Amino acid sequence: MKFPSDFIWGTATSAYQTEGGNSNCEWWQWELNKKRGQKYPLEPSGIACDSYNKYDEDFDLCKQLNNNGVRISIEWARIEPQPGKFDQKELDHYKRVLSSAKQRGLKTFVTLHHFTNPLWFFKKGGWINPKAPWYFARYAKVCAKELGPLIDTFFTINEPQVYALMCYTIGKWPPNKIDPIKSLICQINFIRTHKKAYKAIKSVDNYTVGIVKNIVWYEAYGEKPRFLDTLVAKFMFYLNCDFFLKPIKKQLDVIGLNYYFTNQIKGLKAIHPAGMVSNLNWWINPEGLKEVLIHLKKYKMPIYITENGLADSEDRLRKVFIKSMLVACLSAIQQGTPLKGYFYWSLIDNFEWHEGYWPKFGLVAIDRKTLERKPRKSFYYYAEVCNNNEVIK
Ligand code: IFM
Repeated sequence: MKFPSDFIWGTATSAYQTEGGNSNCEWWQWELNKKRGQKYPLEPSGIACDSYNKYDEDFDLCKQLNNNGVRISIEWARIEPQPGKFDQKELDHYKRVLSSAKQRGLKTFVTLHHFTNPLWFFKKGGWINPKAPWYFARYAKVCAKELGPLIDTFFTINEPQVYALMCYTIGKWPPNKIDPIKSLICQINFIRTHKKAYKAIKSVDNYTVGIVKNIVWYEAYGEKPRFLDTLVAKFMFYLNCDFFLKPIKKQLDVIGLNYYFTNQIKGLKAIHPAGMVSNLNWWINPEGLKEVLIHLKKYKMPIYITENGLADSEDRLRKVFIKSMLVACLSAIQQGTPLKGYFYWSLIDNFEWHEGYWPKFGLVAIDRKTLERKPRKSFYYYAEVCNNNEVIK
């Protein structure tokens, strides 16, 4: 059960969820200005994990995990606090962060947009604004010029369709709109943005550029599934996979896949069967990961699992989860999928968006008062897997 010898082992985090103090983002404002009767967010992000200062400590943990790669994101609002005004101090900060990772032998996989936006961009209409791709490409080019030599793989946008869903289809995230047309515009703008940002980064140097796509596997319920359920499952899978990836295929050097769960379609509704579920009730189904990986083979390019993990406060299922997902990965590799790396989400417990801090995804727990990092049991299991480059069934 060995992985290829050049396989990348890592963990993933994002800037807003771990850095703390990102006060120039729309999320920060939303967290602070909760209206009466407004349920979400359950709590503000505040200092998060203080990884803005404690990044050396975090990368030391990656080293202890025997990792050879790390996925982080950088915060647009810090780098471009005002339109067209770039903050050299913050660029220098990220140079120190990336150098710290490099010094520990970690290849850097860097996402330029992970859900949060600078306030000025949000006030201009955010991802609904037709000029959004232009603003983002300008920022991406500065990142490539300043940080490019320290970045092994660029990812333009994290989970663009999750963003559209949360902000404009179900309206749980700012700007809290329920408007399917806006949701579609947002997705189309992300497609345009990726193309433009790809070009902007490539104009600086021939850097490796991809996107991070959350893909849910869909299947119809039951041994003898109903025809309509099968049809809906196929259509839903198309919508959250090829609908987005096909138009940008030529502007992709690699695909980043975030896989968390499978939806079963029963009576035209998505369900998660009882049994193996995380604290967020997400169904743990490694078969779904295998199906998605095999489907992505047709894109004929390197694939990284840029996120895979579960909320498990008692660390009860995490080891089995990792093991079974990795067995699924190996099976997909054996069937010809060019899978090049795996990043567990997440290194450390962090701000889980509107849910606040209660869902615990980390291999490392964090004391919310002292911010002390404490590896969980599964941390040592993952360290062993990474060290041996193999998973024992
Ligand atoms: O915490 C998030 C992350 O920001 C994006 N992918 C899913 C994770 C777990 O919900």
